Amino acid sequence: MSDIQEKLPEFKSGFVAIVGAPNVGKSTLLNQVLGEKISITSKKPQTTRNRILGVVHRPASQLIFLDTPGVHRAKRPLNIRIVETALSALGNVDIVLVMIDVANPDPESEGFIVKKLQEIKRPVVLVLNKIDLIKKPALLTIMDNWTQFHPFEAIIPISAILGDQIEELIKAIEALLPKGPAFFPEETITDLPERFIAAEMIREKVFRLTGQEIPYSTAVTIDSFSEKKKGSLVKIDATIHVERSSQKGMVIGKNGSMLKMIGTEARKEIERMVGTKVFLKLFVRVHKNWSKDTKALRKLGY
Ligand SMILES: Nc1nc2c(ncn2[C@@H]2O[C@H](COP(=O)(O)OP(=O)(O)OP(=O)(O)O)[C@@H](O)[C@H]2O)c(=O)[nH]1
Ligand SMILES: [Mg+2]
Repeated sequence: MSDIQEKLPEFKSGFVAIVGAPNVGKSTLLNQVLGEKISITSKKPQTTRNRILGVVHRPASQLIFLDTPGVHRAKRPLNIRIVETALSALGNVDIVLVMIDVANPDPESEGFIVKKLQEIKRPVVLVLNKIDLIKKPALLTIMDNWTQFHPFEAIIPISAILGDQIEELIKAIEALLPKGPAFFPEETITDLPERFIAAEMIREKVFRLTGQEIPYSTAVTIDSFSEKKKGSLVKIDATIHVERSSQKGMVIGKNGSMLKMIGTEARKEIERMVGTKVFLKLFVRVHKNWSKDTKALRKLGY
């Protein structure tokens, strides 16, 4: 136990799941509370596919956030899998944050989530995100409507992207956390290996730079990731898996231009994370219909 905890018998800690429909800003919130980017984000829905853990260290508490994939009506095996991942996070947490996008209601997914909340019986905080996009009277109407759906412990309007009202949200969570010791050491902000985050950063660039169905047909694996040695660069080989050869062509682009752009953008982000120069080599491979094949899903990390 660290010094600070011995001095503070009131130390609190616990797990906090962030759930919501796709694209509401869950991953943006995680990065904002951490002050560091570990979870990828994009304008397109269904960006996050795994449970992303981030630890916030406060003087008298430790908040362990779980960012989750967006809950939606799923048909493809990949989507069924990622919705399961989101919902399974709910069972093992102390507090649930349900996030909605006030500028873009999604009644179907929201209705489904509210129904789930009644089953899991955990304290729930409603987080109304993207308040920068609407006017105050509209926000008040939304708040009013939501109070009837569930006995929320608190309702906090925020702007995850601007960082507005984040301290209020953290305080509301702290008030609900159980007493307990820190689960992670001070310097730890995630349990995810760097190679996983690197693969995610590459996938983010595919989400942001390619169109049509490409992002939804893409998975990224790291083939090799050289050890960090002082003064040397990190060498990474990664494969972008797509489902059809026509998609391979689009990811590579004219004279390799798309792949080059994906590589350059991803490399910059990975360099920021590892703190040294990175040499990133990307391969594109057709893995026929992987998103519909449960065995392939497991192999690709889902
Ligand atoms: N205007 C505005 N945009 C936001 C805010 N928070 C997030 N966004 C944007 O909303 C989009 C989706 O954000 P994400 O954080 O990827 O959303 P998500 O809920 O994690 O999405 P999935 O992983 O697909 O479920 C991105 O373009 C963000 O920049 C906000 O407070 N205001
Ligand atoms: Mg996300």
